[in-house]
Amino acid sequence: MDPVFKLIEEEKERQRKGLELIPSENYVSKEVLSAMGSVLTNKYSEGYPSFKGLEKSEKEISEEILPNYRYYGGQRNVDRIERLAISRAMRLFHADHANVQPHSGANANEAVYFAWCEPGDKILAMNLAHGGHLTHGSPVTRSAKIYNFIAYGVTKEGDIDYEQLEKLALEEKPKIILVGYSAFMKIPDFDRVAKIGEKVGALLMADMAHVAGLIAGGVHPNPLDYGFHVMTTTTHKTLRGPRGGLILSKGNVASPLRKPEKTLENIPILIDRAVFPGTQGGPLEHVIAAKAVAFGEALKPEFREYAEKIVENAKALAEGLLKHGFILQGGGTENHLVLVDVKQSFQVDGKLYERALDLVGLTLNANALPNDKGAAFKPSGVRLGTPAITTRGMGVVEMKKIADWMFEIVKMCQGVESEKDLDKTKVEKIRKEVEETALEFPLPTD
Ligand code: DSN
Repeated sequence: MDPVFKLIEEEKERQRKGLELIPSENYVSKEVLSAMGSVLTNKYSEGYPSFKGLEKSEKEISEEILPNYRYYGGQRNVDRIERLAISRAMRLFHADHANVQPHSGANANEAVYFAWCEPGDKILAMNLAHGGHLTHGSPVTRSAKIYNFIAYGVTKEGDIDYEQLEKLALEEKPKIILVGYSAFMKIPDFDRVAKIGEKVGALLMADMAHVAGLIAGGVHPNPLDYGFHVMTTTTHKTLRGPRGGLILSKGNVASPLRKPEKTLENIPILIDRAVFPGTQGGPLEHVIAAKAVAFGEALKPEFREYAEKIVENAKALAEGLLKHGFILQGGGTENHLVLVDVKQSFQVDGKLYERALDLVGLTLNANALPNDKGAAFKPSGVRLGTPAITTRGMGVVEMKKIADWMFEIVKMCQGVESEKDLDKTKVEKIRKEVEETALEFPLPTD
């Protein structure tokens, strides 16, 4: 047997026996997994299906064969699958158009910059060190070498520094104002940012990768309902689909073969051309099929309950941690994510704590806090969240258990240099407790 398959089995066991607390991870359904592992991976489909009639019923969309804008033959099934994915994404996020082809969130963001900006143009986005994302202007990225990123940050209270954002927008007149974060636990005031954007004529872009599932489930506002022009997201986080990207937009939808003028109304067409042929080649139609299945799941009423539970669990987890004396960035959470200042709370390094928790099967990631002296290599905090454990069916009782285990481990880490120095008997006792709890809640694919 190819050792790859043995390692996949081992990974299944790791996922079963541990608790996944990384806030950007989740467990897909059997149906999503099966669409992703299908023969659609064999097909080349550069280009796009027709964008006509996407408001029709699912039955009609899945039966209708229309002329397309593809560069290869044999597209009759792929076209209908991609059209179902597009139409479901549009309904889910109240968008005029959806491009389901980005291979990842990073590709989605890069395509939007490429669609709207010229080299050297200014983009106003959150500082990575304050909770932003690498693709929002970190100097190590390709985008940062092409465009001129200007950074806003968060206040002492952990909210967006709206005053700084407005001041920078008025001074710099950016082409894009970008809202959306990977280590942020508050709900952005989209209305306030939209008004700032209108004053300077910027494209309003929201990267909702972390909270897309909460938006789909109706427990987080949707930036497209507040005048934003574009929303990008990954499909694998709270949205619980396959690993991939998605771009939703408002505006005119037309043939991507037409070379459009650069106007806000033409954003959907500009984005289609920026994804293909601008920045990507052949779409991953097996992943697009899995996206379609996941969007179908997210349109069901059960997904609403799931989204509500994610937030309820995150608040319970934050509460449990606060009771044990952990200091939380922003004082708690309004979404799925909690950022803990381990250094300030217990004088323990974030990376050591991440490794110690790994030993007992609690998986999260060390994370820098705003103005962190340790920065990326020796961060003071850890970031955790509830999307994956909520998918397993866990509730507030389990959140309390997790907070208790985290407290036991942080005490053991005090004054210790490496996770190898921890008391092995105590570690093994907690590991068994974590495993017992985890096994009570099977994965959707079990
Ligand atoms: N890597 C993702 C996260 O964990 O937030 C963002 O791309």
